[in-house]
Amino acid sequence: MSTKFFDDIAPITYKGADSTDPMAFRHYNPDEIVMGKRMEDHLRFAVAYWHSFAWEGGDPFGGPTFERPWHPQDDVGRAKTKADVAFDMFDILGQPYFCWHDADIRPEGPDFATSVRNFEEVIDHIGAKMDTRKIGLLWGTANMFSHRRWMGGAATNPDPDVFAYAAATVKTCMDATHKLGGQNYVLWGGREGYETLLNTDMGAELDHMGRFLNMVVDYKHKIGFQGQILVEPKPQEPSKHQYDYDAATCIGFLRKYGLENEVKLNLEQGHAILAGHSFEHEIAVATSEGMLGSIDMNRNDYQSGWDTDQFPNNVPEVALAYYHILKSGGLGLGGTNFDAKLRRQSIDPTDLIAAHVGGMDVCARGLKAAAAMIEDGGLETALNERYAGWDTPAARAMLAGNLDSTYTDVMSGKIAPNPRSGRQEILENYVNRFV
Ligand code: XLS
Ligand code: NI
Ligand code: NI
Repeated sequence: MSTKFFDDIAPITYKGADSTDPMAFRHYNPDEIVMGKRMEDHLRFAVAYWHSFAWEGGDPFGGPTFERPWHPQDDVGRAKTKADVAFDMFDILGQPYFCWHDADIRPEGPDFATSVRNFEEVIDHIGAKMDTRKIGLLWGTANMFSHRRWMGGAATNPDPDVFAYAAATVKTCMDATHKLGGQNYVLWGGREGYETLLNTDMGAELDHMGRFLNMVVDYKHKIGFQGQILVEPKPQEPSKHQYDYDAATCIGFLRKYGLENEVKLNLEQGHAILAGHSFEHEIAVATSEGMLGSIDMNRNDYQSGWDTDQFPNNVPEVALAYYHILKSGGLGLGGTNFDAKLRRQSIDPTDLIAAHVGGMDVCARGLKAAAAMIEDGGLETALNERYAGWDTPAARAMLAGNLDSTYTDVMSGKIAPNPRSGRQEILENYVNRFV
């Protein structure tokens, strides 16, 4: 039964690129086949419970702007109302997945045991709703950054009691993710980092974080969870320095602690920007190592310099991201999560639906453009031409050789570099034909 929160908004349908209906998909057509696969199965969209239903519209200068029937969020009954509204939105959007933190779906209790009881009660309520629909959990995660106990970190906290609390918290969140058939479990280390080295033993903190992640992996195998364990890189905010700075830093960390075959990455567009990278850079780093797990497709404002978590709205950027994803074989068990929130003036229920409709459409359009570029093959051909020199037996022998044998060939004049154009503008013009 519908909660009436979204009143008269009907399920969103695909009406084609010529449609002027703001509440219709113009590009997202779940059953359309793109490179031999349904669009829905490529994109695997997920709604983020936290931004859409738990965030109340506050900012550092002012309190909540949203007034929702499930506020204040300190009661299990209202948490169930929030879930009912969330599922109403899932029914309207028809996206295949959603994601949560424990703190989004249950009220915090006065002690750990009460919080867990609250959590389990709402998880069962959500599970019952999932049973009657075609919707899955893309990932679950623990919020170990909002409550004051986490202010000095979770697994990297100087206090072992906080490490213990974090371990117990993640256990409950992995259990719930497993129970709901989740496809992934994510760890984003919002406060796994530091404010000042004056009070921080970085080596010890990194060792604790490595040990913690090994415990997570052991527990995954113990309970038979078949999903992926993912870490989400972000360079800063809320910590001044975060240990999971970017994809390359995370991969180095995972190798150091023997986790490279067990843990992959959940990459977020906005975090790539904060780290001074493009999103496709982060994706290419991960796919070159076979470690792309999933994506959070929310952008930052390029002027403001913090994590503004806006819905995607830039087709050329999105297209290049999906280009690299498709080239590496797709998202697999991962998906496209909208870790995105409304602007705080967007207070109407319609805004929430429209934001997701627009985000899904931008991604669908980007996916189609990416697929068209792959099918046309122009970028691949140009890349192969650029690296063709490495196909020769002489070049392969050089890689297997050493400095002095190579020196001899260069000294004799047998090898002489002949600079060739990188053709960047030509390639950019090529991409513009598709986006
Ligand atoms: C915050 C992160 C967070 C994770 C989940 O910047 O993106 O939302 O995705 O904890
Ligand atoms: Ni983020
Ligand atoms: Ni995120």
